[in-house]
Amino acid sequence: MKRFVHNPILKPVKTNSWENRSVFNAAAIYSDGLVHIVYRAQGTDMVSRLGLATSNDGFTIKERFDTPIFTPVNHAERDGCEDPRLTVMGDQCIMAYTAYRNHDFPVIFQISLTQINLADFVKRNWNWKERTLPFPGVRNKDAVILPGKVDGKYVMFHRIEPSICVSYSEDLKRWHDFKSIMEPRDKMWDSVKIGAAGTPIELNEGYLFIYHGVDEKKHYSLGAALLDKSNPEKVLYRSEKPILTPCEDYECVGDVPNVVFSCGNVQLDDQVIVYYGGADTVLCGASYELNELLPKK
Ligand code: BMA
Repeated sequence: MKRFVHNPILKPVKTNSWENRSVFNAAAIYSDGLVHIVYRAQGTDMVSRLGLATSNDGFTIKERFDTPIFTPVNHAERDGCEDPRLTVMGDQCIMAYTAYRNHDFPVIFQISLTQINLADFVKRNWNWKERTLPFPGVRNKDAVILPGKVDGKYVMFHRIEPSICVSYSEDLKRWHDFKSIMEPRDKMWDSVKIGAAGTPIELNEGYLFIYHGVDEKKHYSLGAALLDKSNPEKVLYRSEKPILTPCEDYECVGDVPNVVFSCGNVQLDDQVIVYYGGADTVLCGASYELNELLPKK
């Protein structure tokens, strides 16, 4: 694992009120020769909106937009659209995110889905389609759609505390066959709760699934798992040790200390680039050789 030498790659912009406090957890896709990085931003009002930055090589930011590309529009997300995860399937780009509302007790965070034509996304025509709530009112987060169907069905991973769950759908609206597939492990770096990081990457060996785990000290780390391609409920491998754990200042000091939290990764040749939030304040990156992440045969 190599952290980018120029971390953090995005910091809050003091002159933009929507992103002057923190910019962190980002989704990422590769399309039309560019890495598109959709990041969560918070400004003075503490509401999360999504911003966009791009990179040619995955490492260096080429362009960053001054206005958000996705903002709350309905009651369920009135206090923020958080932690986006993007999946390209055919000509569509599906986004899962956390809809947050803190005006009720208990506070409600739930998963929400929307999509956009990939061509519109690339042209910056922000024609996001209907926003749906797969499990209305259920406290749930860390949702991501698998980039391939299984038995003709969409597969979604999501997190009902403390475990990673799976659900299936024919139409991205009604979800069924919900079950837990990965649980926290006692006395380990992922002992308290776990959730998806970025969109799983399809390889010959299976789906590479990077996920986050929280330990007793509330430290957030990242680990890797390998899922069976024809039955992604089957975990073929799960790393004993984290692949990234907070230790740099920009990961240990900030809005929420000791956090590395990822919602996005891209594969560029034999490398996986993982974008992650440092201490819920800045956006960072780390790169891995694919064969370093896979179990040794
Ligand atoms: C999780 C999410 C993330 C955040 C992390 C650490 O529950 O809310 O957005 O980065 O906690 O605070």
